[in-house]
Amino acid sequence: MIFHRTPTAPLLTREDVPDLPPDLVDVSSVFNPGAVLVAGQTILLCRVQTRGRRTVTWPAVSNDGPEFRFTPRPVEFLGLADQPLTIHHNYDARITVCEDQLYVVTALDTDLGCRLAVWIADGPPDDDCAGLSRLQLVSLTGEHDTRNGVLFPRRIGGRYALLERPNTTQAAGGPTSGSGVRLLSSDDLLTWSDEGAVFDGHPHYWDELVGSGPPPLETEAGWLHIYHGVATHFQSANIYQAGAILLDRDDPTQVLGRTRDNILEPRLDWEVSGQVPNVVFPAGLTIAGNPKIAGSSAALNLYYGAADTVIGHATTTVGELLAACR
Ligand code: BMA
Repeated sequence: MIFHRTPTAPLLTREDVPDLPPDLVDVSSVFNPGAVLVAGQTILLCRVQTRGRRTVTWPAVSNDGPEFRFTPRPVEFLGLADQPLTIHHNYDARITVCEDQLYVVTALDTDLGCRLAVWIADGPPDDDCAGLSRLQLVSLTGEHDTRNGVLFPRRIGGRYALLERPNTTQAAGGPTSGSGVRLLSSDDLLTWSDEGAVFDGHPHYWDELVGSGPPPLETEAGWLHIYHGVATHFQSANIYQAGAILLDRDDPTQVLGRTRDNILEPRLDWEVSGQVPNVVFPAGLTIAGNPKIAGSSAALNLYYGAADTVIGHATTTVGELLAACR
């Protein structure tokens, strides 16, 4: 596989999450982390679920690779109270640095379906996580049922750009999902317009349903984008895997290449068994040195949720991924 797990044990498990009485004690799971590298510090925004299946987003930081520590408390989200929606869960944060600001996109499970929320980091400078301890709502991307939103790290043609995956299907008893990723654009991050389809799933193969993973990474060859694909044609369980796609730098609706096979799939015990079996869910990606345009030899760190229970870490290089996008 293109990605190499380092280490082969989970990077973070429920046992690493601190107790914060009264509500956050002996939590059930920690998974699907957004990631960003700021001034040499890797910051994850982890999805933590309590035994009441309530969801919080909790920063974990590292200065030196594998050793992560959780900040004293979960992220504080500001601005949702003004929304005319009943919000049950706020989850799967993806982090983007754009024009020197830290933005986060999360999914909101509401009484009217799923929505995407765009946030800006608004925490104090000394919060040990680059201001991500507090997120201020900027906008919802629309009023349609959608998930897996990621903001591009720069404007394209003068406009902010965001990928999303509208929810158009629902397995029996399962969550809503979808088989097509679309491009949205905005002048001001407040109102978003649909720019069209970007890529679809492949019925019958590994990526029948699809959704964005971490935000795209700019290379000379195009936007390199890791996504998740779901094989739904097995009787026992859906299988969540990772793949990559290459999009045109000026018009990301144009696909230039795509991995034929998955590049990471559930194989280890903690990926095939857990709260939701057979899931690797890529959500965070950092690149050594944080270059504006990623060169082939640059090392990549992928942070992914495994079985909706723990967090895994895997590495590769930009060149290996580009070579696989035939
Ligand atoms: C997707 C999302 C993810 C989750 C995955 C596997 O639909 O809800 O948050 O990790 O399913 O359960």
